[in-house]
Amino acid sequence: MTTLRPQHISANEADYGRDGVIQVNGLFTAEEMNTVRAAFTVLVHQDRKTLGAEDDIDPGDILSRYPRFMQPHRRTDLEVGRIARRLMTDSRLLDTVQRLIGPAHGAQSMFYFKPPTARGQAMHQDNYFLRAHPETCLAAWIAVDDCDAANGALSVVPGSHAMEVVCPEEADAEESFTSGLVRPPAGMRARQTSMRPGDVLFFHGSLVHGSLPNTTTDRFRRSLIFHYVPQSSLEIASWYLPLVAPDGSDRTIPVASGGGPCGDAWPGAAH
Ligand SMILES: O=C(O)CCC(=O)C(=O)O
Repeated sequence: MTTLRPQHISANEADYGRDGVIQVNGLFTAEEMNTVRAAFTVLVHQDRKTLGAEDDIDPGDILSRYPRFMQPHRRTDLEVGRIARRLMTDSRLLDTVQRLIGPAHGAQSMFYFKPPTARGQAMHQDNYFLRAHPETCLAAWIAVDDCDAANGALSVVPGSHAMEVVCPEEADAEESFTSGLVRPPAGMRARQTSMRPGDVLFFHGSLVHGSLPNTTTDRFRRSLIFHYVPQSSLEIASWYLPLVAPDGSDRTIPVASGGGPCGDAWPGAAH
């Protein structure tokens, strides 16, 4: 397993076109992230099925106890759902999103617990799953815990967003809980991020990115992730409908063929 040293990711929105990724530190406060962390952690300890994906993971795998939560913003009957929906449409996020891709709708929320020893997610491109068209999606990846190489923070390949979205090859099941792998384009290298609670990484739907396992014994790497698409999008995979408008109301657009939840889990319980 290769471990990368943390490297600078530009915070300058003007660099988004060149790099396809920017890191905005302190967009949310540490107190806000304490609230997010507590609500999701209480729920996963009480009930990991309602929102949890990957329900066929081997019971010996730590991720079976801490599956990622998908689309919590649709469950406003739950505290985590209200939090996710409120933050998805928070003006601090939407202002940056709008400056990067224009007026946008929310398409997805996810919460990763990534407990100690959990596998990461092999390098991939998000729009392979979202199928937003004619433009791509934008991710806002919010650090809920301190994260770095040791607990499996995200790695990104600046500039890789200029390549086409490609079909994944098979990932390494020892390192990745998802099955697809997209290698960085020739000559481009992954950069290791390092983030504090409340920092946000914004990245393009074609950007190659992923994460390695959490190698610590005691540090969760929780993150709250949103995906946005331009309001002018003509279609998107059905998993992402309805979209969420900035005022919190639902919106529907035509369904694209293919796609699905971000990152295919390995088929069956074997992995
Ligand atoms: O947080 C991770 O480890 C991977 C998340 C990711 O790749 C994504 O949000 O698309």
